[in-house]
Amino acid sequence: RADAERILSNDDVNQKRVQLSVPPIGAVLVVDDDEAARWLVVRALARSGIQTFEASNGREAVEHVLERPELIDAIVLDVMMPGLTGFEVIRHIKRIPAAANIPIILVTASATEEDDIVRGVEYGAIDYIMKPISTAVLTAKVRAACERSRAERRLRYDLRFAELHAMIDPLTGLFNRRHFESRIREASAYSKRHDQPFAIVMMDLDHFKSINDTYGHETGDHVLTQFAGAVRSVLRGEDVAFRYGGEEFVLLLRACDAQRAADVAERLQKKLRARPYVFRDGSTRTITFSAGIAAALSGEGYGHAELVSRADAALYRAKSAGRDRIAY
Ligand code: GH3
Ligand code: MG
Ligand code: MG
Ligand code: MG
Repeated sequence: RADAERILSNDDVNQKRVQLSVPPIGAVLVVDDDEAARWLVVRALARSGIQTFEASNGREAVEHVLERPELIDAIVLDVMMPGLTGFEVIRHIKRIPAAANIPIILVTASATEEDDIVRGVEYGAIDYIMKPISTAVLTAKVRAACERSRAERRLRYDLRFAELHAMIDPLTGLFNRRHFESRIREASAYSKRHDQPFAIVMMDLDHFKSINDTYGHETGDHVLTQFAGAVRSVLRGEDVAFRYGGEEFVLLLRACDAQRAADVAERLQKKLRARPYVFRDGSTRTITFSAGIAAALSGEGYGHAELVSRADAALYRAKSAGRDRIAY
């Protein structure tokens, strides 16, 4: 052990140098009741640029995984341990949703016990290493497991990112119409179940075409983003705004009746009046909109399509009545 420590202290120096320039290629939990065996694994992994955590029994291992599942890329797990065996540890880990996909490499004590390997694989281990451990085989397998783990994590991240992108309008940063369709379904079901009203406000900018015609499409775009900012500023936490179409927007207001929905729309009108849009030629214009409101009463469970068409009809009435107004 003293020799091992002398060697290790040299390695540590090298290791530190490596770690300064290169981030670890993975983080691995090493579980073994035998300190010397754990030591060997930890040292071999550290040498190949892998960060390690240690647990000396099954309980510790499970606790470690429970605390920080997202920090572990792979687990090297001794089968034969007092207390929880390696198999039991696998069973526990597989029940932790955030950890169920962490690749587990079993360390089996004897080459003869095929049963152990079979059982371990059945429990969900992806690979195994036999004692006495070959450090070359160990590091090769652990590196592969870490790579796989990280690739999976990247993929999950990319998917979530893509999902988010699919619901956001790139110009205004508001949710898009597609997301509105799914949120209004949810709101409709929720309002029915919890006996709570909700309302939608359909808004269409007035004479927007003339802005495009006078100042160009880019300025039109900028007016839309400014409008979206004003919309955001008048919403409560549980209210959501969507860009429904070109210059049409819709608000989804939880726990809200038609009267309070009109209050929100009026707040937006005031905001726009207080801050007219300044064009690049110095002229200003108050951006106005027409709005149609439709509310689903408590427990009524309005069909979402019906609600949208009622709001649309109200919006049409607001337009025909002269624009810059709110209709029910
Ligand atoms: P109304 O008061 O009747 O609503 O008049 P309007 O001019 O706003 O209505 P109309 O529907 O005739 O025109 C809407 C215009 O909005 C037409 C279209 O060119 C413009 N538009 C739609 N989407 C965008 C966009 O993303 N950017 C810009 N700059 N213009 C857009
Ligand atoms: Mg053991
Ligand atoms: Mg329009
Ligand atoms: Mg319009």
